[in-house]
Amino acid sequence: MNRQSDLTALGWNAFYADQVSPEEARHCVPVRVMAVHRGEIAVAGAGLERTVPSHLASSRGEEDRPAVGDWLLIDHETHEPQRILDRASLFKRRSAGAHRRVQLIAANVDTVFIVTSCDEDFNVARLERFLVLAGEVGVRPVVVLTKIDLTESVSDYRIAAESLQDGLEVVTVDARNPDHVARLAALCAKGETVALLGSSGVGKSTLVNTLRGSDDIVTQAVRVHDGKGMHTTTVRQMHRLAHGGWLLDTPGMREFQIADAATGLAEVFDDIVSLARQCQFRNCRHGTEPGCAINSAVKAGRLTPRRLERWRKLAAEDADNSLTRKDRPGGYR
Ligand SMILES: Nc1nc2c(ncn2[C@@H]2O[C@H](COP(=O)(O)OP(=O)(O)OP(=O)(O)O)[C@@H](O)[C@H]2O)c(=O)[nH]1
Ligand SMILES: [Mg+2]
Ligand SMILES: [Zn+2]
Repeated sequence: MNRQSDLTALGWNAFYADQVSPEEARHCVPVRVMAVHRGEIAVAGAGLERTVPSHLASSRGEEDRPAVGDWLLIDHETHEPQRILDRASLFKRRSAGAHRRVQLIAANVDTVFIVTSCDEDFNVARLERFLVLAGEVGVRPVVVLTKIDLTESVSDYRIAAESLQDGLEVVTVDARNPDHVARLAALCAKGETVALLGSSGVGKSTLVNTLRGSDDIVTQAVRVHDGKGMHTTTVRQMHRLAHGGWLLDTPGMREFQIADAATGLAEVFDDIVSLARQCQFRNCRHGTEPGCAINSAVKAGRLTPRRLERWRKLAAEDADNSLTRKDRPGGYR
């Protein structure tokens, strides 16, 4: 078996290879985390598939725990995990509750399918929130509109989605239809990792099943009276696609708070952020200040008050969450 091509199929590339010292190369082998269970992780490497303990030989902080998609070095004899290689990208969030521990959702994702359905789930503010997150994490976003078989106004949904960001890729599908879903396979090439993001019941698991050509992931019939699914997906796992891509359908990918997302906000709201730089006062709050470029743009009809309001909300949430974090001793990043 060709070991290098094995690793390449798993997503291995120069970004990870360059991190391995000659010393490590003698004692360790790289493996990718396929699934995380309690105390144990399933890993795959060159000619290797097994479970190993999830604790590391040495741990250096809150984010130094294996997440689905991570690349680890494990001892080639004892299979003891040694260290996590630097991540190309990381989805994480703070848990609710007093300790607000960081939950690691998925690592080393290339593309995110932002999934929403052509019905009451479709919500511009939520899409923008996911786009900000994708920009911040540094992954390519693709908006996937599902349940096109249940609406007569697919093009309205498509136009609304496409207007959110220049060049944004939008794909419309009946998630149960293999011919439709084939359009997505091209966006998840060999060795690439795609994560699915979206509310419960929009069809994430259905997409995975159709892409894989099987229905072995549990999907839930939508409750008729309120159209909401019942939070069906509960394991964190990578799914291999026939043509070689990887799909991550994880329970943590439904709702995200925005935190430390200045870059992501600036990408999705580039018009507003560049206007703000032209305000007369540097600390302008875009209220009643004189010389406010944002207010001028609203008055001139170049910026809608609704879009401004959505930006204000996300920016305020970002400021709130980023402040709490800075106050934390030993906070991350
Ligand atoms: N008509 C139609 N039904 C769909 C489509 N996509 C998904 N469904 C149905 O919607 C329901 C929910 O789909 P799931 O794939 O379980 O949703 P999910 O996003 O994985 O939900 P969670 O795991 O709870 O986050 C299932 O009954 C699917 O059959 C679609 O494009 N058209
Ligand atoms: Mg699901
Ligand atoms: Zn201003």
